[in-house]
Amino acid sequence: MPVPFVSTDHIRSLFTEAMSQMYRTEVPQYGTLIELVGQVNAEVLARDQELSERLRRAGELERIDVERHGAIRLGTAEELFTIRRLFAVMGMQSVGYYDLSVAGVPVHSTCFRPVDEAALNVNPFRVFTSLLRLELIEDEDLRAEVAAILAKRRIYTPRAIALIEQHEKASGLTEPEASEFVAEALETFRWHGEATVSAGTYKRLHDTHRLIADVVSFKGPHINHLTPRTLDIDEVQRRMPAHGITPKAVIEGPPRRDCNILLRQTSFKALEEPIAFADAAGAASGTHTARFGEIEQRGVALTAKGRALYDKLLASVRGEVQVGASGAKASDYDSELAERFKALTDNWDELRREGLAFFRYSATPAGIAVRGQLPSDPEALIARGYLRFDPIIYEDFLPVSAAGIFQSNLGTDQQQNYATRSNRSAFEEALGAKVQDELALYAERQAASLDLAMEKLGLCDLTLKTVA
Ligand code: OOG
Ligand code: NI
Repeated sequence: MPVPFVSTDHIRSLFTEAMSQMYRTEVPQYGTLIELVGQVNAEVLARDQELSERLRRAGELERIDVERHGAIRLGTAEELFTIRRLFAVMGMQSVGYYDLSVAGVPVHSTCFRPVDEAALNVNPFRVFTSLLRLELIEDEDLRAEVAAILAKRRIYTPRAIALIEQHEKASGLTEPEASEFVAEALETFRWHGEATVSAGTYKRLHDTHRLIADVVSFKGPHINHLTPRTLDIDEVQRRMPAHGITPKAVIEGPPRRDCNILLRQTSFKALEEPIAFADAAGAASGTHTARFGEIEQRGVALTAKGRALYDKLLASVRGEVQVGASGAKASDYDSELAERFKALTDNWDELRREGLAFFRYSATPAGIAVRGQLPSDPEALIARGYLRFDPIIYEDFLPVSAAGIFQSNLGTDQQQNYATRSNRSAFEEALGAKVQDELALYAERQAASLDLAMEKLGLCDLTLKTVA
């Protein structure tokens, strides 16, 4: 008899729930944020029937309440290699390469997430995963010391490793193995108040870069935030202070629009938490700031053409207005952003026809009813209401925004520029796999949706001229 394996989607859902529970007890403000986001989302859905209907059609309505992304920072190539195998147990793969060194953060990163539409709709849990770039530490002695400290730690439990191997060997886990796996994997992401280094070493790491102290001083890569998805980020940002939460000065990403694009994010500052150092004399203590909260609002995925326009407009705003560390010029920034983004159409059909964004096509009941007697031109099908298009949600991250999130939690006084830049091949070598191209994934989903819709309308072998 075949062994009854549970699905990777199920394991991912168990894990997300366990992480959320853990983070709620570790960082109480996270619980407050989840409640606030839930409240605002319910209000938006009640008032915006069109949005609510669109989310329902796309299968997204169910995922909103469970949707989270988190982030971890790893120290070594081996840690990254194993995290890829750990996330694979939950159906998550590495998508996208982000070079943060350009923003003065000595890491490069990827996102682990599910890739196919059905899996995304069950639970799109993503983890922004960064790897420290040791070669960016200039002081040779310190670099050697960091390497030695990291070489000694084991961030995965032996049982977690055994279950990962079991999953690889058998191509699945049974229900009891899955629950055990979730409990064991959780250990890797847990916060440890006891540093593995002395107060003196911590200070030297911290003085070099706060991020280096965070990656190197602890037993494992504690999850540093878990982010719920909101349907109205401006409203949640506005209400945060009344709930005792202070958000950063500006929302990262595109401005507020009717047709939301890509990703908008805002975070609240990292908490100052007590830690104990591993001094021989004992009893040395201090504080560490690493863990924070964030919210996000997601919009349509842009094509290469749309993304190039987004990058250009954003760069022009940032070249014009620099927001100070204390939030000075935040409102100038917001109005400049809104003004310049008028150059990117705020109309779904124009975004589609100009090949700026990705859409999911579907045959309408009216179209299916007259199957076989339809015009062959897809634009005519759309005009007559036989073919529908809905935005494909952006499931990934934005490097400029991610740098802003990092910096708001590391202290803006620490900006540094590194001479060495992007090193994707070194990242992939450490990972033990290629990172997938996010644009190719969206393009595939769009094309597959169109094929299926055409088949349902009895029209095969047609493609939309305007599809990018
Ligand atoms: C990750 C920061 C980036 C996002 O949502 O863009 C990020 C980190 O601080 O480790 O989470
Ligand atoms: Ni984040």
